[in-house]
Amino acid sequence: MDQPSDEPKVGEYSDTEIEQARVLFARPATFVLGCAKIEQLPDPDLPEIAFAGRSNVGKSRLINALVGMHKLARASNEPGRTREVNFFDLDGRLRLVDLPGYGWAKASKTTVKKFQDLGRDYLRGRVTLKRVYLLIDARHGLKKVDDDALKALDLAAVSYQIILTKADKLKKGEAEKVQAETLKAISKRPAAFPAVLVTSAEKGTGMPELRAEIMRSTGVEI
Ligand SMILES: Nc1nc2c(ncn2[C@@H]2O[C@H](COP(=O)(O)OP(=O)(O)O)[C@@H](O)[C@H]2O)c(=O)[nH]1
Ligand SMILES: [Mg+2]
Repeated sequence: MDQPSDEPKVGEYSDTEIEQARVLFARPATFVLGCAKIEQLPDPDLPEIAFAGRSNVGKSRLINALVGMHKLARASNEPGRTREVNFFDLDGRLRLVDLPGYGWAKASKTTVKKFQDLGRDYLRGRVTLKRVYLLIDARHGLKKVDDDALKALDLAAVSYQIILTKADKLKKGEAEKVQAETLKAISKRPAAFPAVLVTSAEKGTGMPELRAEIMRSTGVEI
């Protein structure tokens, strides 16, 4: 028989956790800086979570939705516009980090390399980095273009979790199918967190759970 346990279950959050996370993310968020070079990173004096994924996957919009601010991280229709590592501060408690997107069609090879190197250097050396959220478009699931990112994260041994974005663009039930397939695909990856979140920044779907997961995994308090 199962013993009753207070251990939190992966991917399940109590009403208290959801409420505390809502309060945490209602705190004021500000843009700190955009770094184009590794030397410009802010001092590693706060826990950080970073958002990675191909350009246009919805990184900036997800950050905006998390903190309930429309224009904090600029979301644009133009792929590859975010070419710096951008830092946002959540009321001196936590930093949210918008990493350069990958898979740009239009940028030059040298530009792409420069910002991928920057992202990789950040991932490898950041002691305060608690987790990377790797965003994947729910309509596409994991694609070949994401392989390098998964490999880089496994190599850097940074804990990462996959977030499916733009779930509002799918029919009912389809996102859950992609969620199950994605979970299966990452099951043998050493640094992958064994839960996949389904979100829509447009509709707010999955945001309370993502806030709760961030709070749980960083240990940040309200
Ligand atoms: N329908 C829908 N569109 C989204 C969602 N999230 C982002 N987008 C759109 O996708 C495009 C790229 O988003 P952005 O946040 O700039 O992507 P980034 O390049 O990864 O930062 C923009 O046109 C967004 O409005 C979502 O949840 N639903
Ligand atoms: Mg962006």
